[in-house]
Amino acid sequence: MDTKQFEALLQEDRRFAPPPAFAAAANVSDNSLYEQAARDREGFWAAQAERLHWFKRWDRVLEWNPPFAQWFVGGKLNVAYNCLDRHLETPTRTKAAIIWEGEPGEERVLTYLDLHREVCRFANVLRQMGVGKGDRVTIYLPMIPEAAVAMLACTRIGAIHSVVFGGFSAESLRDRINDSRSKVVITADGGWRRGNIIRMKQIVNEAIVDCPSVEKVVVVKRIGHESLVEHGWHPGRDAWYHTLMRNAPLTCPVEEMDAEDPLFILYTSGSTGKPKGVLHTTGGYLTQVAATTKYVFDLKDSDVYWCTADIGWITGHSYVVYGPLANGATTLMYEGAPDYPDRGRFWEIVEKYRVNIFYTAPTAIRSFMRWGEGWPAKYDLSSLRLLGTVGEPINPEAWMWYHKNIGRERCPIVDTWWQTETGAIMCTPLPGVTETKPGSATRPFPGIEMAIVNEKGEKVPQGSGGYLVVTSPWPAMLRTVWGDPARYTATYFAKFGESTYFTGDGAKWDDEGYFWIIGRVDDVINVSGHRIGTMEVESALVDHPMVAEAAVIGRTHAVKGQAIAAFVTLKEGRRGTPDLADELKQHVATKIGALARPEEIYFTADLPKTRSGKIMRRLLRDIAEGRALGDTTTLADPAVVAQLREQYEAKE
Ligand code: 6R9
Repeated sequence: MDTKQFEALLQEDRRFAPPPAFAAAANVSDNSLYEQAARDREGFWAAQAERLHWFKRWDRVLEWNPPFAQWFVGGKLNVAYNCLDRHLETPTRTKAAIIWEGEPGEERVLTYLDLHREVCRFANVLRQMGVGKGDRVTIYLPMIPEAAVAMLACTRIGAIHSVVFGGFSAESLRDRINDSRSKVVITADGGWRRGNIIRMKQIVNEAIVDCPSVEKVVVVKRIGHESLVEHGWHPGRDAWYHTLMRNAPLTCPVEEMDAEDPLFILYTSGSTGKPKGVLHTTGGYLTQVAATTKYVFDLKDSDVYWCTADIGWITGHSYVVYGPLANGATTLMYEGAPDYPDRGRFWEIVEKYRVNIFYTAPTAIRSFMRWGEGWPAKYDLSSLRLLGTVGEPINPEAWMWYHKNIGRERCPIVDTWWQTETGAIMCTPLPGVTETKPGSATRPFPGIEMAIVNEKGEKVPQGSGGYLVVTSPWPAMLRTVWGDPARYTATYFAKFGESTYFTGDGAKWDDEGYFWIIGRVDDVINVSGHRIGTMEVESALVDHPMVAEAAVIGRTHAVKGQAIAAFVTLKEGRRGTPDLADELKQHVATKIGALARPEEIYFTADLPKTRSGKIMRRLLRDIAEGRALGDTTTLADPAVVAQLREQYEAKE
């Protein structure tokens, strides 16, 4: 977001108080949680932890040896037990845990009893394969209930899951399997996407030719076409999920986990190197995820709750699976695209299942805007009572559109800021309490301490901007980068010292102390709410035999938030043609996954560099966005930029 846009943001003076009827019935309707947390932060989190089931209570709430935190030290619990078993002793046992709709239209409902049974069986399957506490399991599945079953089965036996988004390529999958050294991979024959089949088992076959740690591959029959599995089936290694489940015992004791035992690894992009494995642990993660789900979404026992995120992202982990189930809620899962078979699909689902709480990304909202208000207008959305957004900054117009056309001016909107690394929501309105302003994630959740600082780490005054930081440890924070603790410290706790977590985001606060998140200040691009490192795309490009050098930037995009633009220099004697541009785009998609496909490729004889050889991305961004060029005095060769500029203008 450029400065001008930002100035406009801070002049945003529309305000929306919680609707009185909503506030009157809300789980929180006054400042008591904020006050309680301000008086005794650890006591506040301990009270949240009390709502879980512990086999053994903790001895100490927090041990903070910056930058390493331990929460609920000495406590013992199990995540699957908290999400399933404890609800079997209450009327929740017969309630829908998961309502699932497949893209082609199938429906499945699993009650808590059903889900518990499936999870126990699959946990036994994994145990029989030799998977035990601390072992890693990679999950590469479409959005089907078996994805939640697989995650929960891992947690039941203390295995660490690593879910890889189904849109990632064989190579990305391979890197993640090898980094985590997974013993087992769980996949499906295929998945549906806009009526097409994604051949997931085949991608797994390609990935694991170089994965020495993998002993077994479990395959869910999602599509059922023979052709999807006729090649590359290894009888000693591969087995059908349904065959394994048939003989698996129905009961499975839970592993008593230490609060600080690892729960899962989730890979995410950073500014340098390969994606890093963000490690989350058990007690603190579940405590914050459960508490935020209850308070931020004002979750009630009778609600049908729908978070549209894929399970391959942190939002899917925390707010499709663990948060809702820990609260005994009904969570809806939809397999496919929002525009299949038509652009009314989401609203059809809301109407059909009487969805009460709906949580999605700004990029989706901007697509809905583009498709027109006629689509949601065709459906009965009166069941909705609360809306949420996550993943990127929401522009005020998109917020207003959401409020008017989806919320029908009745529903509070919670704009929730958080990250893979934070594990759970950090900055958000409480819908029964907080007056919202379109485009602002408002205030830190109770018990969370955040600030905006300048380059020296000093708090900036209200009304100005800087780096977004978290100033004290929080329960769901990442504990380390898998296999690379030095990278943990260097990435998050070096810029402002070992006690201050650096988010990688820039933000401003207004004179009422509301936070306005601007976006990444590092080399991470946020495309449709998905993080992609510039380095990853650059590595994929230079991997192509004709490419000499590449620089990649994120430029503003009306629907995706940001789009990837690549500046490429070719090897001697090669010419940049439209066909080659297409080939390079496809090359990146094949190497990383379709989400990383560049929107534009600019061929250039040279890249703008400083005299010390650093690529000046800021200038590239100016060029791609057609802006007046910033300071060029540090350039080694100013002529490079002039040439690029001409090329860009010729294209327009
Ligand atoms: C949960 C998730 C994290 C990055 C984060 C920031 C951006 C997320 C936001 C937001 C503005 C919000 N982001 N929520 N920016 N307002 N409400 O998205 O995790 O995939 O790790 O991305 O997304 O830039 O740093 P993750």
